[in-house]
Amino acid sequence: MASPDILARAAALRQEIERHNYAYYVLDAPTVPDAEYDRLFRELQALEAEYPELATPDSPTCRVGGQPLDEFPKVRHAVPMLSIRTETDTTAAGARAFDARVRKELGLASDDAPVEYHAELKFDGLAINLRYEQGVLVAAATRGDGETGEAVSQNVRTVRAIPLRLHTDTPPAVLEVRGEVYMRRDDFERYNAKQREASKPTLVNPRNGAAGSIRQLDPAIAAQRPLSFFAYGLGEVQGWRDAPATHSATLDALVKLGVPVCAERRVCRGADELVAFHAEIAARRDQLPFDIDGVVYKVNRLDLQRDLGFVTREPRWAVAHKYPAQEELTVVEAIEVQVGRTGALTPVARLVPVFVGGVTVTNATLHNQDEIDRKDVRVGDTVIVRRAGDVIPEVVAVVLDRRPQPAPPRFDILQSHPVCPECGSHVVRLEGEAAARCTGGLYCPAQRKQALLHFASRRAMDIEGLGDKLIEQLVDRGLVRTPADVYRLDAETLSRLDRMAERSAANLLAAIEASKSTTLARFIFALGIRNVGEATAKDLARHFGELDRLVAATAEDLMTVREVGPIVAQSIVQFFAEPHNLDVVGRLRAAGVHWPESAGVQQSAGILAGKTLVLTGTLPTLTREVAKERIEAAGGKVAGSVSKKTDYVVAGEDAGSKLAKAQELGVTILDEAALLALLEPDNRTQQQFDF
Ligand code: D41
Repeated sequence: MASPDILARAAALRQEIERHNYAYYVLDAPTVPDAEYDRLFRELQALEAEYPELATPDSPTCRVGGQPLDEFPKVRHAVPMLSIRTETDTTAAGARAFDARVRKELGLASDDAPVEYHAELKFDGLAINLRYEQGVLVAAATRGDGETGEAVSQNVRTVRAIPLRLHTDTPPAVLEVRGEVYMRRDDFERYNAKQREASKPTLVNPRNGAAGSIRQLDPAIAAQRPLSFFAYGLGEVQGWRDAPATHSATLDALVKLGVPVCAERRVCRGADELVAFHAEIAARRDQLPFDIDGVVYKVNRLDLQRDLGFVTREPRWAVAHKYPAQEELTVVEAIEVQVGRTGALTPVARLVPVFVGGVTVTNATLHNQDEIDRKDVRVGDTVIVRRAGDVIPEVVAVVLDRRPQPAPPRFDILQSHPVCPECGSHVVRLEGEAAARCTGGLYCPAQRKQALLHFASRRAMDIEGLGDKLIEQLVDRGLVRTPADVYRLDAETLSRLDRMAERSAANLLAAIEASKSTTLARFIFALGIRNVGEATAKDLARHFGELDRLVAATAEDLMTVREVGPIVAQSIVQFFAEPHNLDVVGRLRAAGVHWPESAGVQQSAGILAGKTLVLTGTLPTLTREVAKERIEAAGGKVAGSVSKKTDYVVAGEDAGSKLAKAQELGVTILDEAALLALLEPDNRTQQQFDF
């Protein structure tokens, strides 16, 4: 049996977790880091597992989903869920026509006061009824045909924005909250990106994301979908003391009960203010974090709503005023390819122009080959194009019924674009990568600015003063096309650039000159080979010693280098297989870029091969990292603690317990000088080792 202490702890955990849910999902203001939230959640789960009698229907652990269903039970709504009349006239006249009808029905004369309305957003999701009894969420149902819906309680519980218990000590006996389950655009994009990465199916759009998730028979799947909720009205209500008298006050009351209500809403007097709301929201539609397909106007006073009543399931007191659709049908005229700054080839559908989401769209991204395969988009296809928010228009699906016959061939990016449309270098698709890429990193105009910026960066060639603004100018004026051109710049050319004083031109030329004397590791890193970061560049430099040996290396050779796997090896081989890149490398060397070359590991390694060293204390000149790199370059291993297997302990100032341990075990102890003597038996200069 759970003791009173345990009961109290479980209750406290539930309250705290729900408070964090509310802060995160409703207020959009997280109160604790995810890790802390997870800890609380797991503690509660553990308690409930140990004491099953603790489990309650309003426990946040119930949100994660139960058993899959065969089908959803049907439920009859206590109060029918009406539908909403749509004003098809999307101009201001739509709002005026609604106001005129309401005034007429209410028998108002033209000199009577304006009617008070509530203007709100029309969320594009799935309408849901939430039933709270004594303040606890007991059931949730879809709208269905308005009379009968589907019981989707398990799935709705997974929506963290929906309170499992109302925030009040005096709840109404029954309170049905109606609203829309929806998916935020950022959540939708993030979810799809994750799915794409894992080669799993993506959601077509946020609305289908929301509706499809709630209709999932397996609540575990619904639990993984990032859903949200906004309330817009009520169903059955029993025993609500001080029930509000207007729609706006009802929504305010729901906010106080912990139910999410969208803040983009306003009480309007008369048609003009409705028109203003419609226009204002239209202008900000793209910036909203979720899709809307219009705005909704409602007569604010509930008594007037009752007077107005409804016709054929549509209240006379409400209307939806639509915006242009965010999805339309059009035809793919061609599939072309754009080369991005990193060399990724993005397929783009050229479309028969179509008006979507308020603009005319002529192109839509197809992301990559996997996406084309998944959606099976072909030239000539009729497709659904979506443009929502500020994101680039996208082809969301093909209307297969309308595919021309005989069917056009599948689109294959490598087949249609064996070479880069920008520079003619080879196009490859690396294992495990979604994108096909141009291999002409140093040469390709699309990648020029990015390549130059990387080339000049501090950890690469370290050309101070050669930043993005300057590169922008140099490339745009055709003065620099590849990194090799940087070494041909002169004071005269630089002086013609914007904001280039004589002094800064001289400084830049000095920096360019100084960069010629570099290290092999920096040079390799500067080339911007895909998947070759600074650490890998150092490993490669150390291993091969000379650039020509690296250029000549096969994938097998490369994979003998520490930390170099098949993907990195493949990137390197492909980079040097591209003649354009070799040409630039040759021109860089011809321009005077040089570095000390060594024989590489074949001859210089092995001094410490198979030896394990431990570093302790502060060495007089070497940092810990450099000492480690040097030891590793000589084939040794650096371990964290001293044991019988330790060959040497390198001790510096303030060496502590490791030194004592070494003495105890009789391990050979070296100081820095002794280590260096080991590493440099023939007194090679430090420079040669300074990778
Ligand atoms: O945001 C919405 N999708 C929304 C839907 C809204 N803001 N208000 C709505 N109001 C109603 C009435 C007037 C019938 C209470 C609605 C809907 N109905 C509705 N949604 C789906 C069917 C009906």
